[in-house]
Amino acid sequence: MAYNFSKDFFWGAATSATQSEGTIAGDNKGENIWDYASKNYNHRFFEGVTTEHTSRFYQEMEADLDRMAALSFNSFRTSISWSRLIPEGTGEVNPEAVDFYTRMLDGLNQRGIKPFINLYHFDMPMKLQEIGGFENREVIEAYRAYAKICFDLFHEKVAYWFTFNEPMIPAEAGYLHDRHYPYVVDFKRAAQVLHHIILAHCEAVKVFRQGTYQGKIGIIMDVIPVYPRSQHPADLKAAEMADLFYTRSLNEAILKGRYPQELKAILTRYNQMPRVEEQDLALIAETTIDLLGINYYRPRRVKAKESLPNPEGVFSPEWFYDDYEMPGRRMNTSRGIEIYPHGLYDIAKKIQLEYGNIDWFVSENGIGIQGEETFIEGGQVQDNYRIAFLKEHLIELHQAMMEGSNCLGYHMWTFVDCWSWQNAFKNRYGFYRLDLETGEKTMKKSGLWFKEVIQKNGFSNEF
Ligand code: BGP
Repeated sequence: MAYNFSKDFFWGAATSATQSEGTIAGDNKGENIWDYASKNYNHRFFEGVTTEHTSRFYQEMEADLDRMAALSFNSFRTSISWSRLIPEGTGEVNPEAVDFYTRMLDGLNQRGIKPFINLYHFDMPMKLQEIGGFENREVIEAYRAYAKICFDLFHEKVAYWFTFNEPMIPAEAGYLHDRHYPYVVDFKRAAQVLHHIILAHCEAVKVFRQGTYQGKIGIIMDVIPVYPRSQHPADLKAAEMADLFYTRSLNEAILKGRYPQELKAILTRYNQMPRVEEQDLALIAETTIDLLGINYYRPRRVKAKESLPNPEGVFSPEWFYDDYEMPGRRMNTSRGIEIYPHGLYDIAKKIQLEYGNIDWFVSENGIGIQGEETFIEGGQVQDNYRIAFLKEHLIELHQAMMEGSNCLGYHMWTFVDCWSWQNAFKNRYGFYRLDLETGEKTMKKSGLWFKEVIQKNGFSNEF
């Protein structure tokens, strides 16, 4: 069977500034929370690798753009580092950063690779974190000003802008689940951060629409489709709650212009409502996006709780469901997550049926593998598992598109193996392998496969 995609389908990969750029002396980059945390909480990062030493995109940008061209990408997403562009978060703009991003955008455009530019990928400037980061309402204004500076500087070179990558994560991982700096564990504060991030998104969209900028603006979200263990009402209720907290809370605000009513009722009942001002809801209601990016890695399987939560413990969505380990589930053991390609089809259908069939694309999908060097043969990583993973997901996507889903593209995570939040270089995701000792970047077998897919605009199951 052949799987063909439209002529102008976006093919490429995604990365982020903090995960790929690295730093060099004299680049005048300001510190962000990852620079700070990977130094000051170094034990929390795999093998203690800090953000200085990522995949050196800052130094090797031109060569990396050639590597993208060698894969035939027609699009590529990265982010602008707020603390590189504006070292203190507000105020002075760093001319070295303007020069770097100008060269990067020109280099992409010259190679026929459309830049997809994201403004925020988890990387709060440290100076703004010191006044509370997104927990502090003033930081919304700082972000709005930063977004406007980016639009003013680069609007002629960028057709696709994104306000945030996975807005739920800085709130959930930074303020509830102890994974990201500032390592706060407090639901109400997490909810406040999320609400402020949503407002910051709305402010950036507003300033974009007020300008005379070309192009489209959207947001990138991680959607984890929820599946109940069974059709028992208690399992169904558990699934409903997981979906309400982790998906609908955000998706409905962004895509339907309002928070789900049920959420307010629950948060009020448990005294967890963040501060929401009258005008906030009006702003959320009037904000619309042009393009939605969806990051898909795994499903969330849940069941009814087996024991009551500690009533004096920290309130959390996990008070209403337990994770469910389905017998026979296929695991990516390096990352500890289930592989479930059909989830991508389910997401596509949801966007089609419940969210007005908005234009969207797969903005991240990928498989991180530990110890990939053991798959090197003849100097190349023989990552047949990644080719299989790609194929399976593309087949599901193709099916949804045949049924009318407006999916415009597919970006793999990631281009060159890059540094990760917590896991640093433990799990490798790239089309190119990065040798940490020599710095060498070599194309993996999946890179060659993907290049052929792009060139043929599809693939057949046999190949
Ligand atoms: C996404 C993030 C990326 C990237 C990816 C892989 O959620 O947007 O920045 O890191 O996940 O996950 P991880 O690096 O945790 O393995």
